[in-house]
Amino acid sequence: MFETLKHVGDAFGLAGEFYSYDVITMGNINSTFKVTYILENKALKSYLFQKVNTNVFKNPVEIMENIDRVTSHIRSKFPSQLSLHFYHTGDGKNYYVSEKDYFWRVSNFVDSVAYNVTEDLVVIASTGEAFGRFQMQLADFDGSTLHETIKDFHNTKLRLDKLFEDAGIDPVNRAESVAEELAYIASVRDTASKLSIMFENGDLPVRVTHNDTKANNVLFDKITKRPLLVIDLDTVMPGMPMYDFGDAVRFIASTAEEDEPDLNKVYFDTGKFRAFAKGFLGQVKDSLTKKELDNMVLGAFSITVELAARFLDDYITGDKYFKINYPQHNLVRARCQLKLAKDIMRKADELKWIVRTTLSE
Ligand code: GN1
Ligand code: MG
Repeated sequence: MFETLKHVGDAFGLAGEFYSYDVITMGNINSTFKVTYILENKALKSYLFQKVNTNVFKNPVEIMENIDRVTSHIRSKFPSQLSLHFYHTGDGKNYYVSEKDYFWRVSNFVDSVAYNVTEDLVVIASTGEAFGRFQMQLADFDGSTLHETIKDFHNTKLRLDKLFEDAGIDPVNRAESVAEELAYIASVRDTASKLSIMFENGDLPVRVTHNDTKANNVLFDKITKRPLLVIDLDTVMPGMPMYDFGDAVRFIASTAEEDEPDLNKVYFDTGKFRAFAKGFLGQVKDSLTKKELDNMVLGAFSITVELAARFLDDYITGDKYFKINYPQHNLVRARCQLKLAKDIMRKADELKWIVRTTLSE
C-alpha cells in the first residue's frame, strides 16, 4: 500500500516527503487512509486519501462534480464554515485514475473526532444540529443540477422488490437460512415502502438530502465537542428529509454498534432519539411541510427496514456490495437492523409524541 499511496500523492503533487499512513476503518464502501508528509521545515502535514469503490459508484467523476457544486454553494453562503477541500492533479482534475483504473481523491485532513456509538446526549443533539443545518443550507439548492450518483438509492419499494427477487433466485443457497428475516420483511413491506411510493408519485416535496447520515459522517472538534463539518457527500442527491432523519436515528439512537451480534444488546433508545430530534428538527422545522414533519418516525422505520433488506440481499447474493470482515457479517448487520426496526415500531407512538412536543418547544 505504501508504494500505491506514494504514487497517488505524487500525482497530486503534494509537497514534502511521504512520512506515514494509517488505514481508516470507518465506512463500508470506500477505502480511506490518513497520509502524512514531512515538510522541508520538518513540520508534519496530513491528508485524507480515498479510493472510491467504483463497483458501487459507477461514475465517480459525476460524484466529484456533485461534491464541487454542493460545497461551493455552502461555501458561498457561509464562507467562514470549515469545508472539505479536494486537491487537484497536474492536469487540473480533482481526482486521479491510476493505471489499475482505481479512482483516487485527496482532501485536507481535519483533525477531529467522529462517533460510532456514544452515550453523550450533547454530542447526539449536536449531530442532529449538524445534519439539520446541512439540510437547511441546501434548501435553496437546485437539486436538478445534481447527478443521481446511485439510481433509486433510497427507493425502499424497489430495494424490497429486489430482495425478494434475489431470494427467489437464491444464487448462493442462503435464502432458506434467512426465511424468518424474509418473512418479517414481507410482513412490513407495504408500511416500509409507503413513503418511497409517495415520493415517486410526486406526493412529497423533492429536497436535496445527504442520504448517508450516520453519526460518523459528522466531524467534531476534539476539545470543544462542537460539530465541525458534515462529510461523505457521495450520495448527496434529491431525496426525503425523513430518510436523512431516519438514517441518522437508526444509527445514533441504537444502544449498540451497527453490527452487534448479541441482539439482547440492541434497542432503540428514546432518550437518544429525543436528543437527536431536538437538534435536527430545530434546524429544519420552518422549511419542511407538516406532512414531512408528521412522517419522521415512519422515515426512521422505513430506512431501517430498507438497510436490513440491503444487508440481507447482499448476504443472499454472496457479499458483493458491502465490505465484510467475516462470512456472516452482512447477516449479523441485517438482524441488528431488523431488531431496531421492530423496536421503532413498538415505540412508534412515543416517538411521534416526542417529535410533536419537540416541534412545539
Ligand atoms: C454505507 O460506507 P458508508 O459506511 O458511508 C452505505 C450506506 C449505508 C451504510 C451502512 C453508498 O455507507 O447507504 O447506510 O454503509 N453507502 C452506500 O453502514 O451504499
Ligand atoms: Mg457513505
